[in-house]
Amino acid sequence: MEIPKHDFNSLPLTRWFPGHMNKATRKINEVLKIIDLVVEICDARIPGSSRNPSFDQLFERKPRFVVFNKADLADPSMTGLWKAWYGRRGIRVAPVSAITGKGVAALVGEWRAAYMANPRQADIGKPLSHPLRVMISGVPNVGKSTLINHLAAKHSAAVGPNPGVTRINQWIPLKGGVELLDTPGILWPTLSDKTHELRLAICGCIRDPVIGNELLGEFLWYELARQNNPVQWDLYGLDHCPESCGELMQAIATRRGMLLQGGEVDLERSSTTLIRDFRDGKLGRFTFERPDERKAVVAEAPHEDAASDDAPPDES
Ligand SMILES: Nc1nc2c(ncn2[C@@H]2O[C@H](COP(=O)(O)OP(=O)(O)OP(=O)(O)O)[C@@H](O)[C@H]2O)c(=O)[nH]1
Ligand SMILES: [Mg+2]
Repeated sequence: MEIPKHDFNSLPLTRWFPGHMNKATRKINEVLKIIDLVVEICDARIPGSSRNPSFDQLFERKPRFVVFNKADLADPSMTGLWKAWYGRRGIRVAPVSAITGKGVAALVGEWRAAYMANPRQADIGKPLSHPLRVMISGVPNVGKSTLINHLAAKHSAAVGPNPGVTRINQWIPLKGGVELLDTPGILWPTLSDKTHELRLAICGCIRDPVIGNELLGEFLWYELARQNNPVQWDLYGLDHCPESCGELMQAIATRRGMLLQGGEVDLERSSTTLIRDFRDGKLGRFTFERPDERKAVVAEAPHEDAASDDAPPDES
């Protein structure tokens, strides 16, 4: 079934950039001189849209490492494509799940290796004589604090399902000579297009009320309907992909008792249900962006030193 093209980009951008993010950026800048390695946490479902393009300038003098968190919710074959794509550009990427713990144990070793491959002048050729200071950065709600808690094996940093939980920088020591700096999630003042903004919102990086659940629900239906991977539509009693958002909302409302008086669909509640089920992974594992679409969604990568391949990469 061919879903007719929807032009979400004709909708106005929201330009959500809370004031605390400016302050957070200043605080990050102040502490940067003592940081050995910057780790950028992204959401594996949107590996392009969840990279903050302003980080390229902010961290231009630092060794960097990218983590794709929430890999438990992403399509594993797409995660492989993205990892290979970044790898060809000299950027080390580790897919992990801070919730299940998959991939997390190897991280500290990989971070050490990334630093030793690009140490500060005084450390060249020597074993590290000071704790490795690692800044954990990224857009809001990608799981920075959850990952830190997993690595520290205790609840040291506040976490929560909405963006904007961490408001100040916080140092958390790990065993074995590593110190992690938890930082507030930061966005950038001007997002490139509405699709980009909606993808960030659907993955929880922008607060739901900023966009509105009905629009988010419609966007999510559209993104899921275009997926090659099977979607668990049977959760709502459907044996096929709904051809319109209206058909999907009708099915959710009927199944979950969300019809208003007169049989009308309670769009707000059925949209909220769809969004929550998606975020809980009940509809399946999805990645909304391919590396070959990257021009639309990815800021130019740091340390760009490899081939310029415009063809979709293979999954090696
Ligand atoms: N499924 C899944 N959920 C995760 C994972 N990591 C974090 N979460 C959830 O994502 C939400 C946000 O986690 P946080 O650790 O608070 O995210 P953050 O990046 O520190 O957010 P801010 O401090 O607001 O910038 C929480 O509900 C976590 O339970 C993961 O790997 N998989
Ligand atoms: Mg946090």
